[in-house]
Amino acid sequence: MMEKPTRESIKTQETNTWCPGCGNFGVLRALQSAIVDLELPREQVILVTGIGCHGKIFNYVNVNGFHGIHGRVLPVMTGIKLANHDLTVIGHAGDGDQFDEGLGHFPHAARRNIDVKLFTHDNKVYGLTTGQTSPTSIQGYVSKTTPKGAFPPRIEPLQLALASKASFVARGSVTDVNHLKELMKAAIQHKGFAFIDILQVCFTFNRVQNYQFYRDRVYKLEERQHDATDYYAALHRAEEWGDRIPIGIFYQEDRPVYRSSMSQLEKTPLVKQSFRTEDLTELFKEFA
Ligand SMILES: Cc1ncc(C[n+]2csc(CCOP(=O)(O)OP(=O)(O)O)c2C)c(N)n1
Ligand code: SF4
Ligand SMILES: [Mg+2]
Repeated sequence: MMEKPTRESIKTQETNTWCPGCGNFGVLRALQSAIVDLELPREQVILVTGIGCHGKIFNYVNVNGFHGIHGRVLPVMTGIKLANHDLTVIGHAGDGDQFDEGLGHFPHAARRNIDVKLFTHDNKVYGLTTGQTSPTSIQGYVSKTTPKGAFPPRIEPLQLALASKASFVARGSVTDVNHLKELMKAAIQHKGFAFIDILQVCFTFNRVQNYQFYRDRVYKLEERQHDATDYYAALHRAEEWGDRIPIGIFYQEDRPVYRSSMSQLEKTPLVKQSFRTEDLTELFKEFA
């Protein structure tokens, strides 16, 4: 009999090594509360993380998981979900992790509608390696790797997700942890690929996108009559970055998940199916 998680059982005893004031604390609180609110049995939740400060969240949530390698959150999540689609598979990636090293995996997981939940800690720097410019850093951003300012325009994760036909696209902010928790709950309950780009403050290295920066700019889409079923309205909102920055669900669509295209996965998860061994000698002779 699987037990409901509680505020206590969802925590681990690991010593937290994030810098004091790091936005990752808010992401952690939102995730733990979302799992508790949804009463997801801890055994059924698989947490996959990349490499970076974000990846340490793996140590602080008492569920099953896989702390992977840099940029490979999505392939690991895809494999787990296809092997056992009864599990809730949640991935936490960094902006560098997902949109530099792991970029190529993103559009394919999204367009295939793999039923996994991807939450990026978008602090707009490489945090763990001490603050270098990342693909989501604002143009002109000064760091050790771009002392004269980042030359190219940044990647906007929401635009990328929408262009890749992700079926759930949202943005949250660590300046509103309760709102972020509700977004996570909606993403987890969504059937299909769900993506939340989280505005996560790197308190130590990002001196530009700090708490005040977001507090001054962030507004909620749900308070502006945004229609999350309207793809072009979502694209339009995803363009908005400046004095005002929208958070909330930009787009949500009900679409068959990838697994439904595989007849062998229709009823039972792969791990629960019996497998037979066959003598392939005759088959191999055809290629001799
Ligand atoms: C293939 C590979 N390249 C580079 C590194 C070194 N590395 C470790 S963490 C990191 C930066 C992580 O930045 P981000 O993904 O934004 O995560 P954050 O620390 O900001 O949470 C890098 C470049 C690595 N571990 N593996
Ligand atoms: S370096 Fe930045 S992202 Fe990493 S723990 Fe410190 S404040 Fe957080
Ligand atoms: Mg980062």
